[in-house]
Amino acid sequence: MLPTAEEKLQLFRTMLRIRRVQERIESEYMQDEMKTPVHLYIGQEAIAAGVCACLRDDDAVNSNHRSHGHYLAKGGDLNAMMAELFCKATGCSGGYGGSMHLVDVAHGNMGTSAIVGGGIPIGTGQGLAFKMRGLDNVSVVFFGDGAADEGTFYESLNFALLKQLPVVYVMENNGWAVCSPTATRHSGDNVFHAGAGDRLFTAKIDGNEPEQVFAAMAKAVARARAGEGPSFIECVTYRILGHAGCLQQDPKGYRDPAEVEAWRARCPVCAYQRTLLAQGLLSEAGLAELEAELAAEIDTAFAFARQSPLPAADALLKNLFCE
Ligand SMILES: Cc1ncc(C[n+]2csc(CCOP(=O)(O)OP(=O)(O)O)c2C)c(N)n1
Repeated sequence: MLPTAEEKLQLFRTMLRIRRVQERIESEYMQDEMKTPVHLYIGQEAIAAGVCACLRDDDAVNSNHRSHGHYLAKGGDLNAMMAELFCKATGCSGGYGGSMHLVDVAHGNMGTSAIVGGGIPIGTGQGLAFKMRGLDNVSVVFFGDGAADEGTFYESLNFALLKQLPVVYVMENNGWAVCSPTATRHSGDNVFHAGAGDRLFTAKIDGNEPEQVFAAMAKAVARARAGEGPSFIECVTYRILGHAGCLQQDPKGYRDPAEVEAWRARCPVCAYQRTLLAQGLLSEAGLAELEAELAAEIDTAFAFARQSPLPAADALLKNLFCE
């Protein structure tokens, strides 16, 4: 299924918004006001945008440490996200979590896990809950190629297949897990085992192409809503910046600069911008307006985060469970 003209513009808007937010975080990170590690999503925007464009507010997303794009694409509030990165009481997790714990249940951002592979069984359980309640909601799990090395991935897929759960597993294969390239960790070029291929809808797509992501996701979501079981979508992409923190903090030498440059040249945001301009769906004036609107929104969110109070000292013991 291809996106309509309106959906294409929305895809682009979501991608550009994620990119501009990431860039601002990157440029301000060295000021050390954001007391949280950050895992930036630059280069992977088409995946969050394409996937979440096919979801409703009451569908669930479980995500990982690289979650800013997922949270924003699923409707998360930017002010609350930035306040969370500044660890303020107005943050989406009350300032307790930081960048790796973005939660916004009203829009289906059910949580993120810094435990690699940790969100996969949680999202699978969410799918089980939807099915047991007789709902047509879908549970989506975003994870990286590194998480696909974990046993939780195979256990969850097996269980989801067994119970025919409405779960879509979205693997963002960005080629690297910290400093280890995929080729040194995976025995084949597709992590998914052919054995379950006949029972699972699988797609291996170009994760830098938002319309490919949208099309694969639309199919997977339709299957899940119709009770036809889980799907696995492998989105091939690239992490342009370092694993964590800002560019200056990325250790040198583990990646070939030519590899990074080749992927920079395939920037999904720039490419989609060119496509929409060429198709006449976007005008230079419309683009300038959008850029101005996003810059103002981001200024507001950073100001909100800076001006917000830190959590009160007595909040330290709130939410603690002890018997
Ligand atoms: C269970 C566990 N093992 C190791 C780590 C340390 N760690 C944090 S992120 C990461 C790599 C994750 O790679 P991937 O899932 O491909 O996601 P990416 O960072 O590439 O987006 C590792 C090994 C962790 N947080 N949890």
